[in-house]
Amino acid sequence: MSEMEFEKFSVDPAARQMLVQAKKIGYLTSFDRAKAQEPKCKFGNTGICCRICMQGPCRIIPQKLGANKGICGAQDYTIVARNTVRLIAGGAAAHSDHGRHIATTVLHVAEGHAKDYKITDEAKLMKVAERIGIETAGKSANEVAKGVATEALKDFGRQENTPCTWTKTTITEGRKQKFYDTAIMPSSINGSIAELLHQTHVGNDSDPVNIIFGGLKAALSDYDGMQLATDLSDVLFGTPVPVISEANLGVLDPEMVNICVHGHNPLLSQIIVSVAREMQEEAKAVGSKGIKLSGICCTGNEVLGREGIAIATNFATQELAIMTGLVDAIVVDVQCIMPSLRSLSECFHTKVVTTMPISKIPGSYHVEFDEEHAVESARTIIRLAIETFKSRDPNKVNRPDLKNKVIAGFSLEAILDIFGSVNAEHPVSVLTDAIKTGEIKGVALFCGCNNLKGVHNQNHLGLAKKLAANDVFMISTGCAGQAYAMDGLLTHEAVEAYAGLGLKKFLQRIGEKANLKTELPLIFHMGSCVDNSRASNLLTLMAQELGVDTPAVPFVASAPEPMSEKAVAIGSWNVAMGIPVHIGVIAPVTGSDLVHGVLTKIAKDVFGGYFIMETDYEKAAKKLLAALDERAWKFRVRSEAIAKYATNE
Ligand code: BF8
Ligand code: SF4
Repeated sequence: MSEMEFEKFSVDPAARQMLVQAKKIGYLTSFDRAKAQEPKCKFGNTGICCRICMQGPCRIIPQKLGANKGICGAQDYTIVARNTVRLIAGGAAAHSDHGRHIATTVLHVAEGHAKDYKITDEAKLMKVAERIGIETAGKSANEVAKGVATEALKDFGRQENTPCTWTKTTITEGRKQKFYDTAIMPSSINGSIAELLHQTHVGNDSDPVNIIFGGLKAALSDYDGMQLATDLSDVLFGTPVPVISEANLGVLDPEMVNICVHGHNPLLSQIIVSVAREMQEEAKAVGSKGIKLSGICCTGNEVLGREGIAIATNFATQELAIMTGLVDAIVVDVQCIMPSLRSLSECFHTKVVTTMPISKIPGSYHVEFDEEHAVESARTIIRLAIETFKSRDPNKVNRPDLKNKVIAGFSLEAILDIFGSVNAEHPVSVLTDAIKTGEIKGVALFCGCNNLKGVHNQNHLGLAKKLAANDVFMISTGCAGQAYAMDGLLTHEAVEAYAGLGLKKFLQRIGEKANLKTELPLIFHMGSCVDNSRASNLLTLMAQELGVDTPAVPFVASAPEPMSEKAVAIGSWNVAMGIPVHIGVIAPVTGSDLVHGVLTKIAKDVFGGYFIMETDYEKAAKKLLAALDERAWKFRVRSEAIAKYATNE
């Protein structure tokens, strides 16, 4: 059995090596289970299975009289729209609940509790406070933090019909007006999600367009939760600056106690990083060379950006980390954690440690994370890993010796610092000017997950390489960024290998001026999925610099392998922001031509943004490049007209 036989599962050589091993030994992985789920139910796959009430499931069969509607009379378009927006509600709930957890912690710190945390980035705190209108003069950091956290928590439950603070203070005037005009400006995160669940209850809204607008309002509350999560995480743990690290399963160290942090919330992973530094001697006392931390999924991105912690792998291949036989503990918090980790860990010495009250796995160790005693919680977990190291079975160790260098930590502030070395007054103009001159074509944000409907990491890598060759400046978040990290695309060598002449020149030009300890990578990795906020803030700045609204900016987004409800929420608010959004799977909406048409065409007329559903990355690249070209061309025509007639109207 050779690695090449697994090409249809993953483009990552480390993953393929592990899959060969899995097959030999007979372990079932998500790749086997994905196959076992085929063929997919066509009703579910196209979005026309309704389970909203207990009379269902109702499945729409267009040609069969009586079955062409649900029992209540709901048509295909109502059912597809309801199913779609309920995904957004789930995503918005997850992201914003993460944000609420961070905001509550900042409040507790400000009030003198949660002693294991502190305000790390005072400058960011003050900047956020000023942006949202909180007085800072003469106030201590804790007083300002209390005001900011209180304001953030108001965004969750405001009863008045005034807009959410983090949304209204981070978007263009044009978007603000658009969101008022279309009645999708959220005033409360929790309220928008609850309203959407109400709107889609049996016998309630059956107008698909109205349902989609309700979905977009919840998507904007996802945006709001994400913005405040990023801001307050930076306040608590520091705003990322470029760091050098490494990625892929080869980061797991045979001579060390390996702890993988997995999930999303930095409240625990960040403390584990600092406590592990103090517990190196304890780990050495059991015969190891110390503690090696690595990350999976977005909590990994959080500690990569802030602490330079290595990335072990991304979503689809999380089980493979355990199969190396080297992971002593895998510590999980919330979201994107496969329940299968626990059963797989039974074949190894690995301890799966759950930590959050809303995310438990039967049979795993549960060490409840207590923010009031965060260091103690982290110490207990690390001690468990050290103890477990003693029972590691050398005969079961099988680690691919593959890893790549990574340059990450590109917060918006870090990017502006880099551009600021070329133009200190207007850093973002360095980017927009390069678009104006045609040196680069525009900006592409790569985000989202892995989806086992396709080949692991194939779309991520294929699409990025195509866009690089066509001079697109690229930023990334989430598992997309991890795919690039694993493959070596977050390096300067990748610039040499894949960038077109214009992009190469652009990166060289700013790289030479920037006062960094490292060269610039091909793709600027901005962080976790909640850090799509950073990408959106860049878009807003670009629009302001160009003097246009966001739909006119040569900026596209792609989730080449989207999977989660959160990805649906992110994609939807990006569309509302006016961005062409590619998704590399066909969303379950094709059961209604009307809904499909609204998402892929009509949305453009209303918001400027729209979805592009394309599973083939080569075709997707062409479509994204065409969208960038169209915008850049329109911008040039507009600029020439303004120059000719000397008017800005
Ligand atoms: O929040 S990209 S698989 S890990 S959902 Fe999950 Fe998707 Fe990965 Fe991060 Ni985002
Ligand atoms: Fe069927 Fe209507 Fe109930 Fe949906 S809401 S399951 S279509 S009866």
